Amino acid sequence: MKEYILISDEVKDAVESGQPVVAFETSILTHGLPQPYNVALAKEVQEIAGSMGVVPATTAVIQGKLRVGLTDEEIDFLGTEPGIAKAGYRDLAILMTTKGSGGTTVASSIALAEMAGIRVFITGGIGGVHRGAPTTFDISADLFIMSRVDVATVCAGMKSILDIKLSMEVLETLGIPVIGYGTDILPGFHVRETDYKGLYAAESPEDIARIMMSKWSSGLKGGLLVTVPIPEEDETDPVLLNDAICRAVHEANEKGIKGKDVTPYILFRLGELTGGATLKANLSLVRNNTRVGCDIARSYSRQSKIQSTYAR
Ligand code: PSU
Ligand code: MN
Repeated sequence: MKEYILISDEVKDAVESGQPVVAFETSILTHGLPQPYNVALAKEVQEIAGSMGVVPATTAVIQGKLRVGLTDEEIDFLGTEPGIAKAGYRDLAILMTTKGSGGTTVASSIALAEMAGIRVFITGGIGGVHRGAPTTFDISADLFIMSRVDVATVCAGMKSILDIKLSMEVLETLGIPVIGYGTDILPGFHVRETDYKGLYAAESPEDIARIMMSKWSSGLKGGLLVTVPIPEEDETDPVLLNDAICRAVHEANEKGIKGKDVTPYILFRLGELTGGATLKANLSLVRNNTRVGCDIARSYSRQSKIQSTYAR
């Protein structure tokens, strides 16, 4: 495996000694946010993790190598160089072979996290079932890969550009537990609430770490999804947002945008149509998810240590 994947020494040491580690994606850096916000945020979340005593493990593909743990120079490269791919799970093997570089989506980031032994992954929002999927079949690989790897994904819920109800159905089919952080209402990424109710509401990071421990210690497979509402002061006005989404989705259809280009296009148009409100929301929720994800990683690390002491 060594010739294909390069895990930084800092990450490797932390995983081996059971210290808290969190993985981050880079498709938000290469395709999700405009410059210079993208590079600044990618560095900032690593600093937040560091300040909380958690080792950040940002994932990517660089010149054909799967990477876990990047330098600042590598983040600059991914965030500014034109022509970097959006590296979904299906693209990994091809990029490795052609020596290409790409920003990893949720699906490929959690796959790399699992290969490196990391249990907590932090992102903004996950992909899901797109509006219109009953005819387009556009369902993000994020959902399927989440069901296969033993990694908890921390996000701000489902992007409202998706079909929330259908996404929740697919998550159920795939056996992925969906947990609300302090709420039983599914958060809606740019907004605190969707109209989907009835999630298990976790009280604390400890609570979530216990669920992770129960799941994996018992031998159950696959990930879980932790959804954290965006801080109130930064949520997008729901009416403004809904109008913008309808327009952006309609435009994407009209222009014949397909496949992996759909999500970046819609996110970019939303920023324009809301006068930057969704951009502000996006930055805020990623920072917030980082703090919560790091708390979960710390708690999971503590609980794993206690468990391994008893097991001896
Ligand atoms: N949500 C965001 N910004 C993003 C993404 C999601 O707010 O950039 C990215 C994630 O990397 C996610 C990907 O994995 O979009 C989903 O793309 P698709 O729908 O093509 O699977
Ligand atoms: Mn898609």
